[in-house]
Amino acid sequence: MDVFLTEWEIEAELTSVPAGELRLTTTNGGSIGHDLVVIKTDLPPGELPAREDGSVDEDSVEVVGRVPTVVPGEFERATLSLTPGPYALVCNIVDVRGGESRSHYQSGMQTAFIVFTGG
Ligand SMILES: [Cu+2]
Repeated sequence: MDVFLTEWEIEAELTSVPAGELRLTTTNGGSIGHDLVVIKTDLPPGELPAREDGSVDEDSVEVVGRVPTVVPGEFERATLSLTPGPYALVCNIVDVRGGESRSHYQSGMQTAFIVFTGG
């Protein structure tokens, strides 16, 4: 499944996939680095537990896997084994510049994703 990452959006090719192995390819169409964290959760993707810096508290959610940070104009890949249920896809990078921090998650880089029971 292709996932397109930009400031400040995650655009997944599909909103649902069958359970099992999923090969993820993230392409960075933005101008700064982005990653992709796959979280199994019943919560809406915008309401995950957050840390003080605005990033998702990965210790308080079920992180199933991730695609490493991809630099602008490049792509990264990861293959995950997914069980049925609702998921959130988030970019969990926080940029710190000149004392100001910006959470990509809080800026909108999150989307819902469903894994359904395969045939
Ligand atoms: Cu990002």
